[in-house]
Amino acid sequence: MSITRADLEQQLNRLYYATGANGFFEPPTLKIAAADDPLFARFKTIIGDFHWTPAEALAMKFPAATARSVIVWCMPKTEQARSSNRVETARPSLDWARARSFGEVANENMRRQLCRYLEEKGFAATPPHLNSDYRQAVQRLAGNWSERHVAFVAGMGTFGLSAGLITERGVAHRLASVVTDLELAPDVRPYGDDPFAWCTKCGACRERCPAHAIGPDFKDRDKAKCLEYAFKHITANRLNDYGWMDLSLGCGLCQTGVPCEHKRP
Ligand code: B12
Ligand code: SF4
Ligand code: SF4
Repeated sequence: MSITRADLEQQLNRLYYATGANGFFEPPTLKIAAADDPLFARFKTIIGDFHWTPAEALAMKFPAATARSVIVWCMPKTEQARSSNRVETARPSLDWARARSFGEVANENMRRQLCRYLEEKGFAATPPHLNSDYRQAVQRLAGNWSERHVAFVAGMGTFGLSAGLITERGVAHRLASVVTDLELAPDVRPYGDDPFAWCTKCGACRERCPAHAIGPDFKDRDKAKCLEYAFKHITANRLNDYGWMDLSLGCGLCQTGVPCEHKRP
């Protein structure tokens, strides 16, 4: 029995409530990429040869399966998380940090449970981000599976000056994806292959960044500065500032109080 896009949307919505993701995010938007989209092979050069193609990612768990589709979803952060972060100038608000630390646990469970659903219906499925090495991704500032690049292929949005993915529902969100052998019609990319089409280069994110990690052009973003700021000025103080919060903390100030926060500018 096959599974339609409508079935997947219904299943994702169920998972959104069942995992508690609804406490941190607005409901998911679903997009589909073809697993053999030529952009995936190009990421071996654009990102690095360590970046997996959908076929490589699926073969790690199902060596005999053929990767056909990549299911991608985007969940904007709640108004509470966004508005509280808007007034911050040096570190994330507690609600933003909760969405990063505990909202992502829900998002991880959504990935796992969607795979379980597909497998029980007879399809191979895997969540590549959960099979990759997060520590290595942070050290190298690029992982084996970049959710933003994958979402770009699926037509979800394009990169901003801050490097956030600007979608129809803005840049303040979290992403996820699952590779499967289920055949689904891919979404069209309204922006073609232009990675920066939807950014106006207004510079508001640059002004918001306390680490001076965002420059006037896309190539000027300094990922190491962003990471260093998180370690030295946020994570180091986390027990004082947040008490019980014990997970990694990036400020995300470049994603709030900006024209692309909750819409495509
Ligand atoms: C490592 C990591 C970090 C590191 C380094 C981030 C980095 N590389 O930019 C640190 C710890 C600093 C970090 C910080 C944050 N992160 Co982070 N992080 C990741 C992680 C695990 C991997 C990122 C990765 O591999 N990127 C790949 C590299 C190559 O990307 P890049 O350098 O930005 O790519 C540029 C070029 O490739 C360029 N490009 C050049 N030529 C071309 C050509 C084409 C065709 C294309 C498509 C692109 C392209 O486009 C990009 C933009 O300049 C992902 C989860 C995941 N598995 O994807 C989350 C992720 C990227 N993080 C996320 C978030 C939300 C954050 C924070 C806001 C923190 C927070 N707590 O909320 C900050 C934001 C920093 C910023 N300015 O974007 C979200 C981003 C969602 C979004 N809104 O865009 C992700 C996707 C997690 C998720 N599940 O949603 N993160
Ligand atoms: S704030 Fe302006 S420059 Fe920065 S990503 Fe959004 S649209 Fe682009
Ligand atoms: S997450 Fe914070 S430090 Fe990193 S680029 Fe955005 S505003 Fe700057």
